[in-house]
Amino acid sequence: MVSEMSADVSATQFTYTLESPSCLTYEQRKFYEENGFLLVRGLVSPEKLDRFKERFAQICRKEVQTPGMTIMRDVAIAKTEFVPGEKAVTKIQDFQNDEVMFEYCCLPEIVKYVESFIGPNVMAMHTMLINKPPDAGKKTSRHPMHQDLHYFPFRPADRIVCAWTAMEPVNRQNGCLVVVPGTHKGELLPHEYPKWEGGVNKMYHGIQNYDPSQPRVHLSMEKGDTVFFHPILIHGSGMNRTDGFRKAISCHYASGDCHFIDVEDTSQNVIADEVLELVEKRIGSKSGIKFSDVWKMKSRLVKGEAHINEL
Ligand SMILES: O=C(O)CCC(=O)C(=O)O
Repeated sequence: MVSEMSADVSATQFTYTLESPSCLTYEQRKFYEENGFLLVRGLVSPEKLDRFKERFAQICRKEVQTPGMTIMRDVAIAKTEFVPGEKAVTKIQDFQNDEVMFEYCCLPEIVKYVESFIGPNVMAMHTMLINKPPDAGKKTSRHPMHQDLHYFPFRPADRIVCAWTAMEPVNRQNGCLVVVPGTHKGELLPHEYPKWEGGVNKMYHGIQNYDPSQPRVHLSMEKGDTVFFHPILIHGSGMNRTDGFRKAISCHYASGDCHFIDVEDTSQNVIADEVLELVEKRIGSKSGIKFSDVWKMKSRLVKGEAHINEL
């Protein structure tokens, strides 16, 4: 009787992690379930990260061109005079078609953790290398508190996870990640551009009426440390008060068994409209492309099977 009861309890205890496949210890599982994030120290070797850093520099110098990739500039830097190479680039996004950068998404040391959250069918949905610049005095290097699910037209949320790896020491000085533990158990909240005096970077939406009194945790990390976090976890990052560029590389993974949703009548339609406007501008016509089509183009299978793109 006792053993039956404890089996019942453990079966219902876990929502955000899977029994199998799993590389998580019981403590790690419990921690993620309760907090919505898990920090794994020293997961990626410095040599691998240096390879991605070098590739990033080549991309910024325009020595390689990758189809589908977006190169973003900080709103403060973009308005100043010419700034060469990687110093002008705040982020590259959608590097799934770059064979060197995509190696990050496939690193077995990362994928084995990812499978513990989303299962064996692993899709890379959203890739970024964030090059947070020294703040130009307008606090634009901050990233407002947000939930990543705001950007994603696929579900279920519990089968999506982000891996974010520090490419050098990140701390409060250069603008580490800040998380609000436990908020992954909540709902997706409406987002909008924060009304910051110095301006806000493109697509950096923040939670409307965000309550800053919620207890937050600053994640100081060393090079190679990796944090996995749930897409409803409220997080952001602080201002970079140093002279250096704070680099991190990340991939949002989703299960190949996720499905697309229509965001038209939801709080996500603001970001869908903004993304589609940008895409229409790029391809120069009213193409009739849907928000989910954009995400289909960004995604790439890492392991297992992908049913998410089936119509
Ligand atoms: O790396 C950062 O500063 C924050 C990144 C982030 O939260 C995001 O892009 O969603």
